[in-house]
Amino acid sequence: MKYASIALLALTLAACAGGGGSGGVGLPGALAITTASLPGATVSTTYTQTLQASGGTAPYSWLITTGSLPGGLTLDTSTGIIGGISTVLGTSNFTVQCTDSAATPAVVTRALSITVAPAGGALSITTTSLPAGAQGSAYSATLAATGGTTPYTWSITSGTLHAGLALTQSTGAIAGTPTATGTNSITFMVMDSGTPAQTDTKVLPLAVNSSGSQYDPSWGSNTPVSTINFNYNSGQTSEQNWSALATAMNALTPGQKLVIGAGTYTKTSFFNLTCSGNATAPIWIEAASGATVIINHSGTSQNIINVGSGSPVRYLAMRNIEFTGGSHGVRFYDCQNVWFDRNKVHGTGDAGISTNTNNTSFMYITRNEIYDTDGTGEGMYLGANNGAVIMSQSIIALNHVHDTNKATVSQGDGIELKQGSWGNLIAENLVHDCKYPCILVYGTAGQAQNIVERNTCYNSGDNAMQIQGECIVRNNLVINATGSAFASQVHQGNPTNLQVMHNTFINSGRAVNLSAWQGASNMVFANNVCYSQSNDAIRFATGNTGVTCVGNVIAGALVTVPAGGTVATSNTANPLLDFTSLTWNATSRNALPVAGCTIIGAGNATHAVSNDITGATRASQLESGCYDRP
Ligand SMILES: [Ca+2]
Ligand SMILES: [Ca+2]
Repeated sequence: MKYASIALLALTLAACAGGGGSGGVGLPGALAITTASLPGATVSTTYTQTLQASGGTAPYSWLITTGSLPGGLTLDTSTGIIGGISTVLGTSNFTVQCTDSAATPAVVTRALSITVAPAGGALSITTTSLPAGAQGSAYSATLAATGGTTPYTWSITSGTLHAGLALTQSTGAIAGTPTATGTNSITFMVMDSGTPAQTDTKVLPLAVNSSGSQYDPSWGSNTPVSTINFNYNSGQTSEQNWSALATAMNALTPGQKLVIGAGTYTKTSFFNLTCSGNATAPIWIEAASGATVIINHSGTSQNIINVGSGSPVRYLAMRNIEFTGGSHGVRFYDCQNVWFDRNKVHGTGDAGISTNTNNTSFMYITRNEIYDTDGTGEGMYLGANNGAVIMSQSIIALNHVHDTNKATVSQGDGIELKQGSWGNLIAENLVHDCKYPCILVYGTAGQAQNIVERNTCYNSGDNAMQIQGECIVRNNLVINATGSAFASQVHQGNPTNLQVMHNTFINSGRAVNLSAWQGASNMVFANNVCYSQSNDAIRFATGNTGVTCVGNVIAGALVTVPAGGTVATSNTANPLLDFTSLTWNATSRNALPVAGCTIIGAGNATHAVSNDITGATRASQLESGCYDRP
C-alpha cells in the first residue's frame, strides 16, 4: 500500500510541473508588506524598527487598524518606524495597514506582534526543594531566584511556615527554631524591583521532623557527677590505646562520664563491658564532641564488645562511637536501662546488634546507623527463637539500618524482634536493602502488644515488613519486596490481636498477604493504601471471617477481601500518580497523596490514627495511608 501511494504522488507532481503555472503568488509589482515579524523589545529600553513594503507606488503610509502597540511605542505613519520606550511586559498583537500613492491607492494589511521582555530576563524562583528541619533545632535555608531586577521581595501567598520559623522578605531566608512538626506545603512568591514589577511563585514542601527526644530515657539527661577525658596516645599502638580505653571504661563508677578522644582503637580479644550505674547516677561513655572514635575488632573471632555478660549492667549510655569488624557488633547480655544512641555499627561478621542471650528490658536503641553485616546478618537481632529470650518495654527508634543483604549473608533481617518479646516500640526507623524482611516482628505470647509505627522500609529480598501478631502497625511506608510489601502469617505463633492501620504498602508484586487471619481475634486491617503493579493489592490467603477490613484504597487484584473493605484508585493506568513522587523500585519515596486523588478522605473514622508518619496531627479530610494531606 505504501509503495502504491508514493507512486501516485510522483505522477501528480510531474503533471503540475508540465503545466508551467506560477501558482498563487501575488502579481509582480503589486504592493506587499515584507516585514514578516518584529523583534522583541526590552522593557524600559529604546526600541526602533522600520516596517518594510515593496511594489506599488511610493511613498507609503502606515496605520494600525486592529489591536495596539505595546504601551510606550508609537508608529510614525509616514516612515513606518515603530519607536519609543516600552513600559508594559507581554505580547501585543496588532494589524498594520500599508497604503501606496497610486491614483487608485493599493491597500494591504499584515498581522504582527511585539513581545516586551523584562530587563534581566524572566524572574524565576530557582529553589527546587527545601531541606528538612528538626523540631527544636535551629533551621536555616535561603530561597533563590534569577532574572528580573534586584533587589527581590519574598512573601508567602498560601500555606504557613511551622511555628518558630520566619521568612525574611528582603533576603528569602527562612530561619528560626521550629516547634511544630509535619510537612507544610507553602507557596512562595518573589517580586522584583522592575517597572513594571515581575513576580514568580513556587510551591515547596517543608518538612520538620520530630527531635525524637520522646524516645530518650529520662535518666539520660541527668548531670554527671564527674567527667573523665580519655585521649588517644599517639606514642602508643592502636592496640595499646584500646587496652587503656578498655581499662578506663570498666573502671567507671555511677555518675561518671567518660569522654573519648578521636582515634581508632583496635582490639583482638574478648572484651566484656561491666560498668553499671543507677537511676540517679548513670554512666555515660561517649565520643568527644566532633571526634571520630572507632573501636575495631580485628578479625571475626570475637564480638566487638559484649555488654553485661555474667554481671548486670544498668543505666549505661553509649553514644557517638563507631564499631567495626568482629563477629556480632555489640552484644547485650544482662542489660536493663541501657541507651545505645547515635553509634555506627558496620562491617561486622555477624549481626550488628544482638540481645539474644539474656532477657533485656528498658533498652533504648536510638539514632544508630547499622550496615554491611555478614553471617546471619541481622541489623538487630532482638530476643531469641520461641521465647527463649525476650526483650520488653524497649524503644528502637530513629535508626538507619541498611545493606544487610551482602551475598554471603544467610538471612539479613533489618530489625528482627523474636517471639515473646513484648511492650516494645519500633518507631521512625529507616530500613532498606535487606535480604530478609526490613522489619520482622513475631508475637508477644499474650503479653502487651508491640507497636511498629512511622517506619520507612524498602527493598527486601523477602517480605519488606512481616508481623505475626499482638502488635499495632500504623503509619508505616513500605515499598518494594521480592515477596509482599506487608505480610502477616504464622511464624512461631499464630496471628492474633493485630491492628494494621494507615500504612502505605507499595509493591510491583503482591502488596499485602494476610494468612491465618480467619477466625483470629481483634484483627483489623483499616485505612491502608495497598498498591500492586501486577499482582494482588490484598490477599486474605485463608479467608476473612471475623476480620475488620475497612477504609483501604487499592490498586491490583483482591483475593477473599470482605465486601466494602476497599475502594479502587481512579488512576488505574498508573496508580503511583496518586503520590507526590513514588516509584515501584523505591528510588522515589514521597507518598504524600496529591490533591483530588482517591486516597483523599478515603479513611474510616472509627479506625483513624490521630497523627501521620511525620508525627503531624491529621487534619480533615481523613486520608488512608501513612500521610495526611493537610
Ligand atoms: Ca533472622
Ligand atoms: Ca487530611
